Amino acid sequence: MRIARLMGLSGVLASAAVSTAALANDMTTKYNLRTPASGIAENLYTLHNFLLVVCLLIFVAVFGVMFYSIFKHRKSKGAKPAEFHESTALEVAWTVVPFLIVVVIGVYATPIVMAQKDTTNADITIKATGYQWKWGYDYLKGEGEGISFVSTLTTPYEQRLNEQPKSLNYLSEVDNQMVVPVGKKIRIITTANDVIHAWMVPAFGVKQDAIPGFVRDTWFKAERVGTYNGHCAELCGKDHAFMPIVVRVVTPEEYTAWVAEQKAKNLPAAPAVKAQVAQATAQ
Ligand SMILES: [Cu+2]
Repeated sequence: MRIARLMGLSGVLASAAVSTAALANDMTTKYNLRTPASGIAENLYTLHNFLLVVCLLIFVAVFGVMFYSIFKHRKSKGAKPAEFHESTALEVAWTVVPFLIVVVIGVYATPIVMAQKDTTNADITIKATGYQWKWGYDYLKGEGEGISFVSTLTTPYEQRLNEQPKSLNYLSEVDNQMVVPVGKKIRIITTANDVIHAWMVPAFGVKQDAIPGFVRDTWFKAERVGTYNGHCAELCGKDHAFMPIVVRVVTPEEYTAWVAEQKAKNLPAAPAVKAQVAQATAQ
């Protein structure tokens, strides 16, 4: 009876794993990883599911043997404890089997981790600087080089206090989104201006600490156009929860247009400001 109930429980767990996979394409799910939008995120998602299955099998095997033994060899049935101390075969088995499991996991995971760290041959390099509590973006290399802006939360403070109805993108909306072209390798260099922050966009499988005085890097190649969001992932002070990351992935043509628009907005102003400064210092 108890075993039947346990088997029912493992059935529930197995069906939960299946429905998790079914929800994979649902952006609104609260119980699964974000829908992958990059090759790395896809690999991480598969790895995650593989490890869950490995854990589930170990769980079922260990508890199955345990509860079977407790039930089958219970005292009320007159069971006598067996004596098998220093069984070499058993000790070799319970050392080798876990070792092999770890080796299989390592062989599977290592290339994915190494690919995550390979930031070479990027098409565009963007520096993300963490500030208390906003992100600064500087396009350092590639198309859009020279563009520079700060990205700040735009959700009104009243919404946090429940004095206004919450917007659709509550706490995930910013004044200036990072814009990148689809299908291009984007290298993100992270650093910070005050305390440690972390630049994280789950749909790209990216999470990298941004440390003052140090430079770290990570990369992603977005496979689909759309808007993706993330949050600072390192506790950085009172407004840690209020410095979202929003990345808009657009077609290469739209990106070129956006770059032209940004340059028109920013660059002509620079000589004018320089002239003003020169005039002011000359006086
Ligand atoms: Cu932060």
